[in-house]
Amino acid sequence: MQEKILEAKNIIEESPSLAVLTGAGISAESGIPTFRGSDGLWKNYSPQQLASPNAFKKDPKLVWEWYDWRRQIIDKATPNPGHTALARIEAEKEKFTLITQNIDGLHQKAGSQNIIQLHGSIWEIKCTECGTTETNYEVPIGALPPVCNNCSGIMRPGTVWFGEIIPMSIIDKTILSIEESEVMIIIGTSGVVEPAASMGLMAKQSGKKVIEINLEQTPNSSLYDVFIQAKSGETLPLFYKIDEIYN
Ligand code: BV8
Ligand code: ZN
Repeated sequence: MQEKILEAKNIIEESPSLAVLTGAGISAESGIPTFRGSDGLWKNYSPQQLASPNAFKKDPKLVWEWYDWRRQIIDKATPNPGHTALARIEAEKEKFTLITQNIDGLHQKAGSQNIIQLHGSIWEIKCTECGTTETNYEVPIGALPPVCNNCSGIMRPGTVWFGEIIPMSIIDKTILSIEESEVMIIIGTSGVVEPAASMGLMAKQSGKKVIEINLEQTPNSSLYDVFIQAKSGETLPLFYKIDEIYN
């Protein structure tokens, strides 16, 4: 393990431009359940029963109960050393893009700047009738489902569900940031949800070095340059320059 960490550290230190993709695993050490882990969010319901337009149409109250419950957990959560390490590494790099599948906002809280939220934000809600969107931090959110102040239509979580298109502008920005990077680091994602799951492979195919930090092997781990099977909160702090020594 030590030599892999050293290898990753050298690759990261030598590269002026990084693209990072994160998933639920990076927030696990902040107490937020992942989706597919043993204590995962999908334990009692399948994703399609909770995170899809049909699920919402069928039972908006059930979907909102799930999101309201997650908002209450996320509201209490704080960034862990993995989140803060990424913000520090960003400050050391000429070019740094943080692409996250997470909707919890912990990267923003940790001070990361250049963030692409592939799947939206749990703190955004939008009207299913008139499209009004607003940022809403109420926890609990009150009567479920919340209604639009503008037209009394039902509000939905501002996240991207299964079967929903991620706006092309976001996909284009994501692909450009990977193309403009020398190294891609993939952290805390099981690598099953598309289109995020293909990004590591895309980076490899365009000649980038790819480092993966995950608690378990994923479908593409063997294709990457370095796979570190460890907690991101314990590993990422090893990759920024400890400025106490440099001061
Ligand atoms: C789309 C809602 C166009 C938000 C979520 C091919 C191309 C395009 C689409 C598809 C395709 N094939 C299939 C599709 C459809 C679908 C899809 O991918 N299905 C899969 C399941 C097969 N994709 C879509 O519908 C996407 N839309 O591309 O539009 C289109 C549409 C239809 C058909 C064709 C094209 C939209 C995807 C967004 C779905 N929304 N959730 C929310 O409520 O959060 S998905 C959900 O999974 C979350 O958003 C989450 O971000 C995402 C990925 O999960 P992970 O983050 O990876 O979390 P997971 O628990 O799985 O893994 C955590 C990992 O961390 C584990 O490996 C664990 O070991 C590790 N870990 C744990 N602790 C730690 C750790 N690692 C390090 N340290 C630790 N401490
Ligand atoms: Zn409305």
